[in-house]
Amino acid sequence: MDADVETSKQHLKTYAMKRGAAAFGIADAELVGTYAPEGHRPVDLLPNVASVISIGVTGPTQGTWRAPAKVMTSVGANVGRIYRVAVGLSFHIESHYGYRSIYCPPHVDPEFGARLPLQSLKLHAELAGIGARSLAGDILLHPDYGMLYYGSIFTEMPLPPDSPMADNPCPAPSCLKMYQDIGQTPCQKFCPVQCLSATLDDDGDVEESTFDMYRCAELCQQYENMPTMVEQAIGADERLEREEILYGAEAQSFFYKATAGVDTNAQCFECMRVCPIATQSPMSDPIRRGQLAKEEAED
Ligand code: B12
Ligand code: SF4
Ligand code: SF4
Repeated sequence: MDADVETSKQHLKTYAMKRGAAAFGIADAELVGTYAPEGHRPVDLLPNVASVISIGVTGPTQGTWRAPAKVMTSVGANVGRIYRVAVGLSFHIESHYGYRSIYCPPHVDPEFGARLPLQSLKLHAELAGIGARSLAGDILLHPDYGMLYYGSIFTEMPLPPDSPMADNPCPAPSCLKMYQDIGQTPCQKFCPVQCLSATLDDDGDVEESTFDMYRCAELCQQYENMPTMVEQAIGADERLEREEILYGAEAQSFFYKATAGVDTNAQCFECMRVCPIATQSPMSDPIRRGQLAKEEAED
């Protein structure tokens, strides 16, 4: 890759950071395609794709981490900011550099229901070096920014790829200590449905880890779940009972959120709420981030 391409990469990174990204990395589209199954590779979305740009935006504020689960479901995720950065970047690459680009759809594949994504954003971010898989069901963690929310842009523009992170911040030293004491790390201990487990050696290296994603998903989507409401309504014996299911508080809340575009439909943050990397790494904490910025400005 020549110097021009490096300069363009830096320019795109600056653009993304100014719009609100905290992390930026590039993965080679062909490499992503060697891990993703057919139908879910970048090339299945953009035939001449060369690069996958992955961006990360920061997660909840310190105040939000202390809120009850239903409040976190409403304001914990930060997906709106991803949209602004990633859609902007895809237009910017087309208009400034003349390469076709697309904002990667972040949601599930309509052909396969509520569990399988069109594209794995975690895979993109991992290969682009802006997160490593944790013991909390493979949620990616970043040593400085904790738990980021990710978005991707696919582009025909050839860009120099980054490498996956050399070190994984998970498990944190305090988590390893807890594991040695009680046989569980904080995310495992406080998961309400106990769907996480792992075996660690004395150095904290993972020998084996398991994640029951269906149990996690059931808990994450236990209420305001339209198929469940419809099923209950069909099974209701009384007309009044049926009306209460279809028009009552839970249904109203579901439709309100669906039409108001609330950021997440996942109703559990417990593994991350107790994770020292997600909540306390220096740049994940807006209070510490502000203090660091003030200290830098004073120097
Ligand atoms: C569906 C989904 C959910 C569902 C189901 C989750 C589940 N555990 O099954 C629900 C709603 C329950 C959920 C919950 C949560 N989610 Co969610 N979720 C997704 C979504 C849309 C897909 C995740 C997924 O199933 N990936 C498929 C797996 C198999 O991907 P993978 O491990 O990388 O794939 C590997 C291989 O299988 C293969 N592969 C590659 N591509 C593909 C494609 C397919 C289809 C398959 C089968 C395999 C495959 O290659 C990879 C390398 O080995 C992603 C966004 C996205 N588009 O990626 C967000 C995402 C994973 N969720 C996210 C978050 C934060 C959460 C929650 C904390 C909720 C919250 N409160 O915000 C919880 C955490 C749960 C947990 N412990 O993992 C973030 C994670 C960010 C991070 N730092 O890692 C994502 C990336 C959204 C985002 N924009 O940032 N989630
Ligand atoms: S999101 Fe909730 S249910 Fe899923 S692994 Fe984390 S704590 Fe467990
Ligand atoms: S609490 Fe966080 S750092 Fe600790 S083991 Fe779980 S995911 Fe890893």
